[in-house]
Amino acid sequence: MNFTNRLTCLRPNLILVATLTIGVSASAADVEPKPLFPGITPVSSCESLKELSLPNTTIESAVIEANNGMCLVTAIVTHPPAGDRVKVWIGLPLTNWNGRFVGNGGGGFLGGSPASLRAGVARGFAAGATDTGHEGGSGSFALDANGKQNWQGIIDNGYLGIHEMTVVGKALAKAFYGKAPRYSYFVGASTGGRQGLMEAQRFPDDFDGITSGCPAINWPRFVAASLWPQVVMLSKSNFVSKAKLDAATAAAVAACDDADGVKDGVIDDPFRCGYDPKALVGAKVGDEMFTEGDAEVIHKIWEGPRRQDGSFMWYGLERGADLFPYAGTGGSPLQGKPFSIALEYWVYYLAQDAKWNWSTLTYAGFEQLWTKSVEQYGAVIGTDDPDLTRFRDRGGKIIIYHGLADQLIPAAGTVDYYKRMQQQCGGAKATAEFARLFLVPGVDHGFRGPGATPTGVNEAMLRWVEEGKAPDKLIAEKRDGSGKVTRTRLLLPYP
Ligand SMILES: [Ca+2]
Repeated sequence: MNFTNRLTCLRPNLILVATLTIGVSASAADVEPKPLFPGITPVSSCESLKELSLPNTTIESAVIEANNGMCLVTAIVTHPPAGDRVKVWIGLPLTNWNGRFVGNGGGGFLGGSPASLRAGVARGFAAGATDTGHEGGSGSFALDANGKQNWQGIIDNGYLGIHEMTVVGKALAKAFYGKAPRYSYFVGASTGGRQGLMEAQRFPDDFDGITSGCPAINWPRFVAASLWPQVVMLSKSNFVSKAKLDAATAAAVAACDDADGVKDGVIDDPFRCGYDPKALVGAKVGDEMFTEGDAEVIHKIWEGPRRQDGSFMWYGLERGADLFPYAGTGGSPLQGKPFSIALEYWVYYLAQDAKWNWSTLTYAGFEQLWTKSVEQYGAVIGTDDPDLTRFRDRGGKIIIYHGLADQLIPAAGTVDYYKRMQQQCGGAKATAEFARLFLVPGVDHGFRGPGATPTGVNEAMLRWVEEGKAPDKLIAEKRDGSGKVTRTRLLLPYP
């Protein structure tokens, strides 16, 4: 499967969406899960599901999609008296249902998409997705038509929509096949990865296994923090060109590459790479000269946001990650071009003003609204509750995996969360009994890059849940342009 082609045609603000597809994509290690109810056939017609009665739920349609071999049910769930509309799509295989349900996550502000059902249905899963209460991938739903905060919409997107999808999906499967799914899985990356961990935190009975790629957890911290590179450049009146950002990344990789013993363009442990961009001062980058000011900007981006008194706010991007998505610039003279999701979060969630102009931001304003972000939205979309004991105690399993050159979500935030989980859940060994983290060197938010891409994650999850075989390793593969595997490496669970 060629991910590159799929990604290059997408706008940057859709990168988070695209990774979802990668997170759940088929791989060489894919095998058809064995049927849990061999020979089972539907006990009711697809059309008759329209009559199914569920609380606060209207089934809009139930139609056979012959091309995709599924009965596609579209339902609307609401939460009176709010008047919200959470749209849910459930795909039920017409034949060869394998007895399982799979929930699919979204990307960015997008809750999910009906297109994500097909891959699961083709492998025999009943599958679900939801728009989490708003259409499309913009964060504008956070304000209502009067410019006031749309709290129900924020809640639906933060945690409730995925739960509603799961309730509806399991009920429909039971009505269609006469049996409830024996196992349920959630797969997602980025926002999807966050949604999966939110389910484990808030609704521990929903899923047996959750695979969470580069999860967008710590959302109020890291999404607000992703405007930091622009604030730094703005405050210093020094917008740094893409060529200089790339030169600094390349220099960091060159400096730290062989610390792991293998010179392969990959920093295996970027947390130990302390390359100082001052080393580049005076170097020629194209027609430009790398300056002291450029080094200061890049140092601050790698360091991550700090309060004016110097104290820690959040993690910076790892050395080796592409700096341009967050430190984007364009025009002549260079102007800042903030990442779209970061900007929409600041506009609709923090400033709560559709006309807000980010270039008015100072260090003081950044600090103030970042703090507000954590206080106001931590409980609804923070997804950083480390107490997963309820999920663990009912037998749930989690695999988290995160690229160490992720240019959109610093992997350090995921490590931070996992360490807190270890403290809360009885230490490293006890935590590994139900939740494992795999860090993937040299790959970005789409698990691409000079490093190798993990494979077979979802299969590993099925073996863990259904056969009790915990994943002691994952296999990562590097492929060339023709799809041939040129390198494989083992990924071991953190630490
Ligand atoms: Ca290396």
